[in-house]
Amino acid sequence: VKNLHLLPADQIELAKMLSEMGQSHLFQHWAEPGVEDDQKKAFFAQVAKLNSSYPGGLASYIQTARELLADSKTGKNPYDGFTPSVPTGEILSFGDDNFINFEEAGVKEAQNAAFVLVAGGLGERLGYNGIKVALPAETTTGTCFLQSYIESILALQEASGMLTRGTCQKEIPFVIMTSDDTHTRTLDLLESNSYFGMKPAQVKLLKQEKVACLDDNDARLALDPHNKYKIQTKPHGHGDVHSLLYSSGLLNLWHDAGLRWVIFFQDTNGLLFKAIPASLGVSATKQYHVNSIAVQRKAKEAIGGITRLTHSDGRSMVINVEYNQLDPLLRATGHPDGDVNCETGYSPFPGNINQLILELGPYIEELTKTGGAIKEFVNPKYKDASKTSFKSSTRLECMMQDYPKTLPPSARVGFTVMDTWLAYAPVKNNSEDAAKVPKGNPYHSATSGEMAIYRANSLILKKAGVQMEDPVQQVFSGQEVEVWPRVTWKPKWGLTFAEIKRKISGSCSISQRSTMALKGHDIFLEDLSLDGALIINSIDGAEVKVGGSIQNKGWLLESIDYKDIAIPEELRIRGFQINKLEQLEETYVEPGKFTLKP
Ligand code: UPG
Repeated sequence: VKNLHLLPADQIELAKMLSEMGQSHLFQHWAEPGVEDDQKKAFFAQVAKLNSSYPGGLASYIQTARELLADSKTGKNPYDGFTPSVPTGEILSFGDDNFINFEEAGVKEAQNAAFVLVAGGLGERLGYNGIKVALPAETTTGTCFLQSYIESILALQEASGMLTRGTCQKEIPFVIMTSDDTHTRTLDLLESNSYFGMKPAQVKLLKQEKVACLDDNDARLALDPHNKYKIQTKPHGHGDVHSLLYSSGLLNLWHDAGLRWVIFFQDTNGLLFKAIPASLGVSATKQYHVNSIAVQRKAKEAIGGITRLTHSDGRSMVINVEYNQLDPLLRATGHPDGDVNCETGYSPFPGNINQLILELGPYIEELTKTGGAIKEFVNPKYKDASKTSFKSSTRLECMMQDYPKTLPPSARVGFTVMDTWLAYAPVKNNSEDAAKVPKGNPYHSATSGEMAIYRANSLILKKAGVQMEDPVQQVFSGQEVEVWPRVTWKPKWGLTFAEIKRKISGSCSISQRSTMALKGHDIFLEDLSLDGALIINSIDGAEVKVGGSIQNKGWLLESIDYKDIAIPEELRIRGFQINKLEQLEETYVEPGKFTLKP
């Protein structure tokens, strides 16, 4: 750096570090001292931030990058020496006694949990312009993902408090990891909706920072093409959540408050909370330090496979192998067909839906050693086979599910397999890409995500004894989906299967063209025959019995063109909208006992 001595002391340190790490090119084009000083200051402010937000600092980032880039250049396989095999875990079947027992254990434990939502991603594959958590999970009620998550946590909090100590409730902490791409919009969404009923102090936002981009195999940091005093940055991945939680100090606060579990989840899975109580029950019962929620996985489906990896030196671990790596790993280890379905019609490797339950004590112990650093990887796009230069700058990345990679062999790492229809329906793909998904594999689109909610709720009611008419097949935006009755309920209405069964009695039936939205806690269905639309709103303390034959024109699903920009984007990406022709809607705002029987 020219005239180094003219810089303030902290900047001298950073400049020295950079030049020692082979980064002098960052300063080569700088103007003379006295010229563009503000930009130089801004440059060092950015460097200081990049340095402090990475465990071990920038020097460590550059060092790791060199190692990973060298491995990538020589084509070193990160799984070298490891043989994959199918691990054993807890396999649950919705609604049986085992499941019900785990659900009860899970609800009891829920008050000792903290929830962490990773929502720093923009969802490029979906091509939606807003933040994903603001998308309606379903359009019958228009409830967005974030609202449904918050209401689920509050419902768990209440149920857990009731089960264990009467009415007194412990507040379940809720953390959202955001990024520069999502932070402001997430905060706005919360603030303009009064935090969806949660106390603002119960919610903490932690913003992840991007990491420096790399121009070449020597890990020379890339300058922003539009600003020579700025280092180009890109997202580092959802693995950042661990270092952020660690440095926030929250983990120790939670530990001191007697919490035992941290539950991680992702931005757009409308079914997730149906799987949480039972999986938490599994964690508590089996004393798992790490419990990944998994579902049956179709071969080549874009979800990671939970795999046991055994090294020739004896090491062994149960870990997610990402979807783009499972096939090559299998081929390289004596499975010439790679990632294929077995006789069950599914891949033998359970699919990682990336909802992790970690036991807090061992988690803190591990992070105290690692500082929250997660094993990283690099994925450069080379210009040619010589692998000497990149098409565009690259950066290190990390994934939250790689957390177990540094754990000692004594750690209890398990997983819980749930029925896919119950637990997993993310919204990741745009209509065009979804329509191209191989037949039989899930679309993971806004269309399939919404339909999956109706399907799961219908199947749950069916299991609870309601006669549900069979679904019909319909095609929206080139995707063939099963359309079940559009049944939705507030999380507090039916948090567990036992709770749902308690609210249904007699002989109930719901026709395929029906819609039912239960927006209240104490709504009981008794000898109800529904053929149309029924909406019930009720406050806590209003006990409503619904029965008899309800029939009206109902709410119809109409196809829409996903390319029609006159329609709001959040609807358009579904390929259908709801035409609300006629409904029976009742609202109960006073406590008491009521009967609705037309
Ligand atoms: N995310 C962040 N920060 C980032 C990148 C992503 O918070 O820098 C969030 C994102 O908002 C989302 C989650 O992380 O909530 C996952 O991102 P997404 O792009 O949906 O992940 P995928 O690449 O589809 O894969 C993840 C796991 C994979 C798993 C799959 C299940 O890596 O193992 O099977 O999710 O949905």
